[in-house]
Amino acid sequence: MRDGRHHAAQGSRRWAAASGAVSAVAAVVTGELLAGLLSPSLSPLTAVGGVVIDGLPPGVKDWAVALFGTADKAVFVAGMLLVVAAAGAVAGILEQRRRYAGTAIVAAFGLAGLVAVLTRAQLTPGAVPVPLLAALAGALLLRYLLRRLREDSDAVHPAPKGTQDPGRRTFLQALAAGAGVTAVAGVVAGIWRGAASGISTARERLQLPAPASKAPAIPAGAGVTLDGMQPLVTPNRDFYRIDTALIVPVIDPETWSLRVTGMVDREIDLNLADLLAKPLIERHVTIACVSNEVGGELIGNARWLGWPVRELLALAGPQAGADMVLSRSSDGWTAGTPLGVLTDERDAILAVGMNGEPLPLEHGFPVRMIVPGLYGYVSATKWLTELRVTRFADDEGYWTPRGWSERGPIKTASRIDVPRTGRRVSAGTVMFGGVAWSQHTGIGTVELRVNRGPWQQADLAPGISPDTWYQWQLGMELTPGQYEVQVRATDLSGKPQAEERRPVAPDGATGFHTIRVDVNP
Ligand SMILES: Nc1nc2c(c(=O)[nH]1)N[C@H]1C(S)=C(S)[C@@H](COP(=O)(O)O)O[C@H]1N2
Ligand SMILES: [Mo]
Repeated sequence: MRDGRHHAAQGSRRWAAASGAVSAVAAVVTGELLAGLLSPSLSPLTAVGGVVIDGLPPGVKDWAVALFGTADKAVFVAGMLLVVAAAGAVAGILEQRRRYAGTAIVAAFGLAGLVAVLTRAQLTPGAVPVPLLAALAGALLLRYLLRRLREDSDAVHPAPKGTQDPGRRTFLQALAAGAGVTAVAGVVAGIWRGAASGISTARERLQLPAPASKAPAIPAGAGVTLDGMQPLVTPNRDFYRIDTALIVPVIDPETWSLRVTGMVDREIDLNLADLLAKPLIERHVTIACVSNEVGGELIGNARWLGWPVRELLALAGPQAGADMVLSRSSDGWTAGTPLGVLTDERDAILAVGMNGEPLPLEHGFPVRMIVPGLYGYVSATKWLTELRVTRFADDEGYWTPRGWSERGPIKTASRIDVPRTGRRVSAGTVMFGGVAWSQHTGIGTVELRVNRGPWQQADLAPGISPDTWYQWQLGMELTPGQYEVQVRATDLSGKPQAEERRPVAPDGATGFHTIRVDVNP
């Protein structure tokens, strides 16, 4: 029965591949669980992911680079798991042909994980054995499953009618058990990661002091009450999130400290208790991402509590010739901020609070920088651990060698939120509303135009401060038909926003936000 044998071999190869895939994913999950115990901020999977992310060539189009939102992260991790499963399938087939051939692949993946872990900024001694133990677990499971499978193939084929095939049955049971335990453990690891291993409770217990200087009261009428407008102050849970971190860095507030190094007269090491004992200020500041497209949502306004960076820098004493502060996060990410911006009169702060709470973990707990007027990629370092006073000539932030400008002042811009583009509205007075921003300068006027007609001035609500966005509204009489509506803002110095359409790279998009409105009879 050559044919039957051929089929049996093919079937068994398929099962070997399945065994390999399950074993490889089981190894990754083992790594995640062990890392949860031994090194919460660094697992083999996230280390390899971090190496890949950092190594992506600057030209990768649409890798809206300074942008790496939450959804992208999930897709990226799923992609990595697929690659691991595919490699595991190959390892399973090879192992079946030649003992140890597949084990060698699993071991190679373990070594790659080890190398990746060793290169990451979050490296701790506890992280080192994890990839090796994970690979060992994967290799043992693979060999166990293949032994079950072999015992099955060695049995007489096909099994006589009406009798059970004990070997294949044990194999299938073992494979199903392996896959099931891996799936459950994977879900557990995912939830555990989400809970960030106890740091959430440390965050909830943290008591923020009252500010020595309270946020100026929000002026009456600053918030425009039109259906569909976004709140003037963005709730924490709705605040956009952008960073390169595959898992939220976990920092114990008890052991956190911020070091000031580089071209300073005195190096400083500041812990959280010391920071919280300083006279803190509270300010509303609107931060924005350089990857925010015209009309985009990568912008948010919050009430931040923190200590002015200039006070800390004054204690350290920057030396002559220094012109940049390279801020670094616990995962090694960096931003280069002009020293002048951190020492002038603006409220650049080491923030510990966001809208009355300790910083949420994904927004930089326990301490981040907030700098009015600069895009996040050159200023808003989350999970902050070091300020290095240096020179632009000697150092560069994370995104600079990846195709983004060394300097990143926020460009004046405006957005129409009401009505949404493409929306049908009724003829008569159509209400338009939205936001405009020019951080640290402030907005002077907002205008709308219909079908490229004359600009009409909108009602500009009072801003909370020049460092925040402003809301605006305008009612326009429109007869039935289809319209193109555009908005433009002019800052308080009289400079209008740029009309020329430019992409987000290298230093922020420009152009007028343009929407289409269908007016019904
Ligand atoms: N540690 C760290 N901080 C970071 C980043 C990052 O990748 N890592 N991204 C920056 C960018 S590009 C932006 S736009 C802001 C976004 O801050 P948010 O996620 O709190 O909105 O964080 C900045 N701080
Ligand atoms: Mo960003």
